Amino acid sequence: MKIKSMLFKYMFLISIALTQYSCSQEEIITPPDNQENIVPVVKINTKRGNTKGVMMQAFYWDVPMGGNWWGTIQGKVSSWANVGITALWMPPASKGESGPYSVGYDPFDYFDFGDFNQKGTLETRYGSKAELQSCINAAHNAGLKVYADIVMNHNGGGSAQNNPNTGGSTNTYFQPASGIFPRGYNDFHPSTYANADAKVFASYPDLCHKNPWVSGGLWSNTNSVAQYYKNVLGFDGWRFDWVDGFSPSYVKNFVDAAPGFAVTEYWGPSNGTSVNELQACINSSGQSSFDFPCMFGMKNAFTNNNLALLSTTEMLCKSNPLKAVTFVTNHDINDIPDNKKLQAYAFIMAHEGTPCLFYTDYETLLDKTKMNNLIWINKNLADGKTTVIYADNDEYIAQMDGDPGLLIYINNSGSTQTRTVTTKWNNTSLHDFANNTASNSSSNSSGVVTISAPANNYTIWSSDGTVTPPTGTTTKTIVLRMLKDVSNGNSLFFSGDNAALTNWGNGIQGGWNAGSYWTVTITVPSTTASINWKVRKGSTGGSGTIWESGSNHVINNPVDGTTYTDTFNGGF
Ligand SMILES: [Ca+2]
Ligand SMILES: [Ca+2]
Ligand SMILES: [Ca+2]
Repeated sequence: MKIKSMLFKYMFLISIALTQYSCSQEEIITPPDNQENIVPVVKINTKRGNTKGVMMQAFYWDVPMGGNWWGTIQGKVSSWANVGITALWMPPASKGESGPYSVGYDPFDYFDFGDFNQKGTLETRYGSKAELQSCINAAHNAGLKVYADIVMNHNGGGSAQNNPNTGGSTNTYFQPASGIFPRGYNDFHPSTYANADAKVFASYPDLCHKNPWVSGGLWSNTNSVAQYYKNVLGFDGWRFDWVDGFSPSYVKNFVDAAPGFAVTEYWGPSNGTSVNELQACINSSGQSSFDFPCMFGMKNAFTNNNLALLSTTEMLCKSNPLKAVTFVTNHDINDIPDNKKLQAYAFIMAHEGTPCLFYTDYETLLDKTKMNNLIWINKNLADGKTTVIYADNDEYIAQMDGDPGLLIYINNSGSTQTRTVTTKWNNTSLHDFANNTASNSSSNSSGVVTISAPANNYTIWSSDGTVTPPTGTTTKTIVLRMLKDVSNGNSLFFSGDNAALTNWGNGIQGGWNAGSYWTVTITVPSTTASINWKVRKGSTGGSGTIWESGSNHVINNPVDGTTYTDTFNGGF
């Protein structure tokens, strides 16, 4: 987290609280130009060493309150897996000091996932423990890994107590309702184990990891955060919040105790601009880091119209690609202008590193067809080491030399740009797999080819014929619709026998239309032969609690793009 933005956001939340609340040349190749065409692609070539899939940051700062977010994510996991997303970074899942408002970065009870009534709420902002568990299970069933966000620099929400270490009163008395990992003054700095560590986050009590009670509660005990989140809840890996606040060696200890992919948020003294500082953190933690230098490099390149900076800026994805998690936007930083974000995503998806998509960019802001195309390109073309071929103020051309590799051309000007460049492909027809130019370009016997990119756009070229083309359909999207008045303050929730309908869980809150028609749009695998569903009534912003009576509504062989209306059976 970033201090300024975090403080501002907490203040904002508090103010809200106070005022209210690949094959032959003939068979070839188009990457998906819409979501329906996407299938898992079987690559002819398997030599791929430098990417680890595509992550999704499955939240943003102010996701809707009310305990529905786990259900919202669960409704999307199968469609995300189908387009090639491989892992989810979930928000901090336990109860925070600010209760129903908490985004989770003020942890009070590490073992209350919305199943203990404290801090003014039962459910967390994201939902209940059962909903979290259902979401994780659905993600696993879809083939996704799920990473937990671990905040272990500080805590929030302790009661006042006399603190012999300070001679005064400190808010360091933590008696969590879960009963697990209670804490007191000596668990925080200054402690008899250590006076201080690297940094304190604002005025939050700062955990002393040298105290064995703290390291035990966080990772080394059998009922520690690390063990419970991995072995009971089923998290597969970790995102560590604000590692600037303590020794990154504690991240190593945590991951050694509960192994899995891990990435650290580490800014370093130069505030995210020094690759050397991030590398020092990686040397200590042994884990990946978010590539802040890459993000800031893209920001400077696009906002200053100086794409040469993409070539000259040091980035973790260039110096240590296997430990770089690249990103464009996250819940703290939104510095790259919206109209440059697709070019920025093209950059990270066509370079080394593990790209992390931001929920809002993918789901609402950007052209999802283009984003899905870039995910396809990352999975099927991006491989090898990048060499920059040409860069100036408004153009950037680079080649990845792997298998099959690619040639990316970013154009930041207001007109089409064309360049003749030397590539690794001799006498080859090159195709723009980004679908931003229609015609192929052929290289000569020396690899020389003339390529272009449209105004404020990008093209991503590779040899026609190297990749099995995607065929067929993998998902279908349908609408369920029902007429039912459920009275003010209540909503109709749709539940059913697939992940998009919460697997007979509390259901997905429908959208209301005039005349009391409720609808929900769901995406299911194309192989789905039937859908059984019912509705539940529940309070708006909450979850479905009362079941509709009678037999299930059944849709056999659901057809993509169809709205299915059924009649309420009764029951509430
Ligand atoms: Ca809920
Ligand atoms: Ca600290
Ligand atoms: Ca130029």
